[in-house]
Amino acid sequence: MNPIMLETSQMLKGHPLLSEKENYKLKYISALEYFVQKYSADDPWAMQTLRLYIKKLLGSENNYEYSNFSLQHDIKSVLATKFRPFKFFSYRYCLIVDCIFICAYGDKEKGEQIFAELSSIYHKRYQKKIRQVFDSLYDSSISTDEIDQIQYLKTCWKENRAFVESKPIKVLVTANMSAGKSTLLNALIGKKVNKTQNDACTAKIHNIVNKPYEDGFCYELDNLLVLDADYNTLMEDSSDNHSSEITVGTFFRTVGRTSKRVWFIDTPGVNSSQDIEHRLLAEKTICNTDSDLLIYLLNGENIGTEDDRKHLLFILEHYHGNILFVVNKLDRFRKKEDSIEETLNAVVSDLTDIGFEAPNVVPVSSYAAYLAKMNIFAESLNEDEQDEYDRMLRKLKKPEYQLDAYYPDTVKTDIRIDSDDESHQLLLHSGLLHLENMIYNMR
Ligand SMILES: Nc1nc2c(ncn2[C@@H]2O[C@H](COP(=O)(O)OP(=O)(O)O)[C@@H](O)[C@H]2O)c(=O)[nH]1
Ligand SMILES: [Mg+2]
Repeated sequence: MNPIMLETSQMLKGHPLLSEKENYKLKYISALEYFVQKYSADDPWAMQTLRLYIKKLLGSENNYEYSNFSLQHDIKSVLATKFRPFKFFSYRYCLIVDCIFICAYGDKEKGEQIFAELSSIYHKRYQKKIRQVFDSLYDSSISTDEIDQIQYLKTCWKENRAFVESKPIKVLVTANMSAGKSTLLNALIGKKVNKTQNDACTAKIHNIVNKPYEDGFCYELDNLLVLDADYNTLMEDSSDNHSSEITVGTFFRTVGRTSKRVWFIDTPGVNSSQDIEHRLLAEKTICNTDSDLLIYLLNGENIGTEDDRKHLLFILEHYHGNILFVVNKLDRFRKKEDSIEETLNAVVSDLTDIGFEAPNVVPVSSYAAYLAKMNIFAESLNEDEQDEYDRMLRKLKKPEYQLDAYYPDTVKTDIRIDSDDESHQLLLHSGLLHLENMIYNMR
């Protein structure tokens, strides 16, 4: 499988076939399956994407059964011109776009084989145009604007191509257990993709990669490829995965910014008492990474531990790129006893003593950010979460807890929140928007 597929959004949300009659959809999908079986039967992306098409276009997989599709006999009705009020309509160009998307995305050689077989069925008068459509799939300078039926698909196509043509921003995240790493990642992604409060997980690197636009599907490659992973699939690691990696591809829900190609590389907590394997894997990843940024997450409730000191010394010795130190859980501060500003200054001076030169230290409340995003994106909160949300709202209204204020002025410049709504304000004061700004502006 081509790994960029995990960063590629599906084209099903506005697919022109959605409004077609069941009978026609069945034939169209059979035509797709003919090509998948012939050219991509060993490619999990193709097989699973075909299943998504079936589910999304037909409502359920039960309504469909593939039986020997004959290209010569059965394709005619798929390619036929249909009569619509005031116009003629056909899906003949959709079919080539879908076939290439599923079977030969980014692989022109294979695409040419599919094209040769498919186009041989088309009437002479469509030959020139189908070639133009095909070429446009591999060469973005070729326009197909005049072909109405594929406009939606081509818009998706262009967004997908442009996305993976940009260089990814790779962000490695490391922390000791319970610093809130999973919560922070869920907040950044705007979805619950990581288990929180969980120490018995397998020693795995979780790569979480963005997609150009929301297609409603969460991909997970964990031994098997699943393209519509539900909550339970995401939370359970497969025991059949003998590699040290799991990759999740999903659209990151952010507020007020355009999507960018970002990879989060989530390493296991380093001080797991159960399992030294976690630390070794995290350390190995830190030594070998070519990331653009390393986020070291510190637990603001528990700063200056020996575990942190050890891990910091390891990083000082073995990692030589950009580091951002993020102090989490600052919503937990008690005003009488601590000051956020003094704490942040103390962290800077501790890190300097350890040997980091002019360390960048910023605050966040990952949990407040997560709850705010859940609210903004209309996800329901359970009772405990609702209580926490209310508590966070009250707390982060107070000026000294408004964590965005502690960020450098250069980061603040282009942050805009168009809404006075309370969850938008909570998100702002959680510091997450500023943190996102630092990450997304790496490139
Ligand atoms: N109050 C508060 N609790 C947090 C915050 N971030 C994480 N937590 C809690 O800290 C615990 C550990 O978080 P988790 O994300 O699982 O930590 P990890 O072990 O680093 O992945 C969970 O109970 C979280 O709800 C935060 O910013 N504020
Ligand atoms: Mg975790």
